[in-house]
Amino acid sequence: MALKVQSDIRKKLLDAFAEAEGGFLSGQALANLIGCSRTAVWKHIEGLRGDGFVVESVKRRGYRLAGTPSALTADEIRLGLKTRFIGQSILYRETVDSTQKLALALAQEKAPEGTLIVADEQTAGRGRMDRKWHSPKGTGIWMSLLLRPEIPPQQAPQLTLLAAVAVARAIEEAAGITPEIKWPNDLLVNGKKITGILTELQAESDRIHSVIIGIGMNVNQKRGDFPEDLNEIATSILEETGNEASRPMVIREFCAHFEKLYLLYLEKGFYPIKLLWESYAKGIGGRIRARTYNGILEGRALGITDDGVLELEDSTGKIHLIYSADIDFPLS
Ligand code: BT5
Repeated sequence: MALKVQSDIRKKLLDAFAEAEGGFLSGQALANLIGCSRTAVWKHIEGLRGDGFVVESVKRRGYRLAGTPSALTADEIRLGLKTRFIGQSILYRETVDSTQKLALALAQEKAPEGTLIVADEQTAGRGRMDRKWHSPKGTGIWMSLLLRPEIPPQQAPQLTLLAAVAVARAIEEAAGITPEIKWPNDLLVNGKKITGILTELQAESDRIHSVIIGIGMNVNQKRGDFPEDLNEIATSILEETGNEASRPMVIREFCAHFEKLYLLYLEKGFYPIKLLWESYAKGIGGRIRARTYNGILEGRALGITDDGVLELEDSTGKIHLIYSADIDFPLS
């Protein structure tokens, strides 16, 4: 409990500094805002300094946040996060096998909806069908978001598409580039993968217990940082823009966009999300190859249905509904 109060004060302090946008706040103003003594404010500021935050103090003017730690930490992600529940509870680990695994354990311990698990490095990051996800230290965003939507389990794949739109918007906002979405779970820039999404569901036949959305986003990797087999197919924000992006900032952008879209989805259903998704979609209208569990299909991608299922028309004019696949395009 004491720990919880402490972290609440820290959160309020960081929120106040974010609001002040680098300006000074007096010790008394902070004390009033937070509802504690000036000595307590001072103690918490010392705590922030100990964790790498640069807090200037100037007589008669007060405190000013002049720098944040370069490492990715839960506090830095929270700095200025303006959501109601997405990312309001954050678990950060420097290294973890997979954030999906940790998220599942937390889901079983009744962690609240919106809990975000973030790691600086994953030693066993995974993609779909147990493929490996390259998640080196210090450069990317490896995170899992826990949701508990009251929707039928068969609609859960729509959340992958929703998350893809939120990632696209976060990258636009943070880096000024617009990724394209490749159904169902890839985001591409200049044809190379910048983000992959893995949605895992814990459900009974008619009820969802939890959905865990795993997001792997390449942010500050340089070309040579990728292993050889990914060199030609993967990219990062740094590679595409020439500039590093702040990972906490990208995460906050993602949380804000995700929350807006998710609330819209819960209220109005998938249709408005579908329209947004289509504005980023790549490969629709063209010829594609879909590698599914049941074999390979080729034809024209007609689009997605109102449920988020891909429609493919083969050469005989037959329309196939595709629920899960790896897609190749353009085809020669
Ligand atoms: C995905 O699978 O794209 C989903 C990736 C989800 C990763 C996140 S990280 C946080 C959370 N915790 C986890 O353990 N996982 C999630 P899929 O569509 O199956 O694509 C996997 C393929 O992408 C691999 O076989 C590689 O070809 C390629 N790949 C691996 N690492 C990559 C990277 N860092 N960037 C781009 N492509 C990569």
